[in-house]
Amino acid sequence: MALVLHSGAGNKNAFKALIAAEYSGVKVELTKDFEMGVSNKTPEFLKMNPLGKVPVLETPDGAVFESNAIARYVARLKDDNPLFGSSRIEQAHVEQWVDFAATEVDPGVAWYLYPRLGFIPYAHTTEETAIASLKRSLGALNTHLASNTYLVGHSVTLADIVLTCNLYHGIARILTKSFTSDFPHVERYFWTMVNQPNFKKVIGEVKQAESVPPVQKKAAPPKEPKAKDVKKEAPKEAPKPKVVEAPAEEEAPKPKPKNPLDLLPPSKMVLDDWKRLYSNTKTNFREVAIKGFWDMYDPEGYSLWFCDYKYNDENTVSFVTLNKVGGFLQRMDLARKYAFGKMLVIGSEAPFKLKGLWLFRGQEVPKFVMDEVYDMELYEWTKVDISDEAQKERVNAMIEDQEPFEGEALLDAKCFK
Ligand SMILES: N[C@@H](CCC(=O)N[C@@H](CS)C(=O)NCC(=O)O)C(=O)O
Repeated sequence: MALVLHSGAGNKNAFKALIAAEYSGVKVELTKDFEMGVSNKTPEFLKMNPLGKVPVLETPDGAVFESNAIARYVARLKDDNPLFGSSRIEQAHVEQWVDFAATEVDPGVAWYLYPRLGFIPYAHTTEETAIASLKRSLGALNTHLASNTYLVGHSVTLADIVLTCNLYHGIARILTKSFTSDFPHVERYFWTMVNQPNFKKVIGEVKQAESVPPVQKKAAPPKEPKAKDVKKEAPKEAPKPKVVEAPAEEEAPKPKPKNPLDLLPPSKMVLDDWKRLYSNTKTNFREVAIKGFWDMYDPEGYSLWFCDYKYNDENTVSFVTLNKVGGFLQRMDLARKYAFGKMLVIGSEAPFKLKGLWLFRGQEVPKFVMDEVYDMELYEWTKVDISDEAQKERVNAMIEDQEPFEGEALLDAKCFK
């Protein structure tokens, strides 16, 4: 039977238990018809959590509140759960990063975000302090993630779940690209995590905040309709951020705008035909696939691009470099209808070079890809001049994973199709 989790949908604190449940094969369901400010103020609810806050987990042995404790409880339902790490020191590191997420990241996000949502009064100095503290935390995290794919060990742990949910809260609401771009490893980590199937199933599609919410003139009351009945606990000089759920309108799915690439004049090149030819050609690749490519290539409807990673000297660890490319290709998923790509990881020893070839619908690197896939900025993009035979030959070599490539061995070649 499923355990019942009391919370509204879209609550990052509830996500922690739901994601831990996915990794642990445990059934946890959100309570039906939860209404913030009503369901969590009933006498029955207050018996489970006298604070009247969500999430709360009902178990056969009693209720548990505090989202990190709930996530741990859920994870412990699976024996020897790798989410806790696989040695004593790993267990300690998992706890270390869970506490870091709770005490170094969460309060910074709250103190930056909540005054701007009008939940607590705005003060410029408070905001400056919140930003400085967040930057210090993200800087430290960035250093750790420069040589680690996950926070602890070589797979997802509870620490990744808790930290990602806390980062999500900030990145989706207030930490725009211009804030996070100073921390490229944190960005890579965050997008890799939220694209893991077990995260995606719970959180859904994540979009980074495009702007910092403007300061509200007056602190708005929290969302609960019965707010006047709730005792105000916050002292005047240092109000504690009141953690309330996202306003309903922020959670409503946005209507999907039409992709401008669908409005281009029709092309004689059918991208899927090329992808099929590429996948099905097992022998005589040059004669069949490469020749077929140029036969079907439509230079008016499509363009070819070379990309070159700008920070190759950072690619010092092979599996981190490979994961970087893997994450990039996952994030390109939104362009599948309009693109084909090859990414080469070049070199037999570190630092590895990342170079790629992309075929895009239209004459430009599509704007929606530039806007939505943060990795794009990490590469230099150069349009292929197909009247230049040397460039054409480079295209062929990249499509074919030719080795050596420009005199070097390939560590790996990945295809986006
Ligand atoms: N430290 C708690 C925070 C819980 C919390 O602040 N919950 C908010 C929603 S995210 C809430 O229930 N607010 C209602 C209230 O303050 O009355 C946890 O991690 O579970």
